[in-house]
Amino acid sequence: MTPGYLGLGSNVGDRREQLLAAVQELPKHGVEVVASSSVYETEPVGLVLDQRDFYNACLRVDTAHGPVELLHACKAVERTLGREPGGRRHGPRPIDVDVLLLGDVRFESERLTLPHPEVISRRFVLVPLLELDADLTLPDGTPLADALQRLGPGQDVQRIGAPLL
Ligand code: PH2
Ligand code: MG
Ligand code: MG
Repeated sequence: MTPGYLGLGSNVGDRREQLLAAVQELPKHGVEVVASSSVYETEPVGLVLDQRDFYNACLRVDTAHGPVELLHACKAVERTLGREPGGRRHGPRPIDVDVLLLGDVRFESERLTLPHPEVISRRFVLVPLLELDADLTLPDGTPLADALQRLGPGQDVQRIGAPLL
């Protein structure tokens, strides 16, 4: 089993309930949830800034899946929770389940890049990942704590709730 890290996000409907529902669905798709970060309320980042704040959390998972199967599991959970395919890039969503890291795997396809290319630039990912493991590194050895140190100002992230497990 390879330890992996997933990022959860929601900014439509009951945000915490949807993060919890994703945690409950993942094991039905071969993904064991081992640990959860706290829940954070976060300022929107990326192409759409004028939308509701997100709730974000990260999970440590154990799975026998490779990268593509793990992506399929995450997409299946999103569909089960009512995410419509083809929504606006970076736009509002009831649930987002992203594969951030899968052990030391590096992977590149049209649909998936590992490590997730935005791990090192998004505070809403770095803060919960470092809560799960303060010594976490990328496959090339870059400490995520260094990436967080290098972030400029902005991207407000506030701890708002208990872990999802
Ligand atoms: N997800 C995005 C785009 N922007 N901003 C925050 N704060 N949290 C997110 O989960 C998020 C985002 C696209 O997946
Ligand atoms: Mg995302
Ligand atoms: Mg996504």
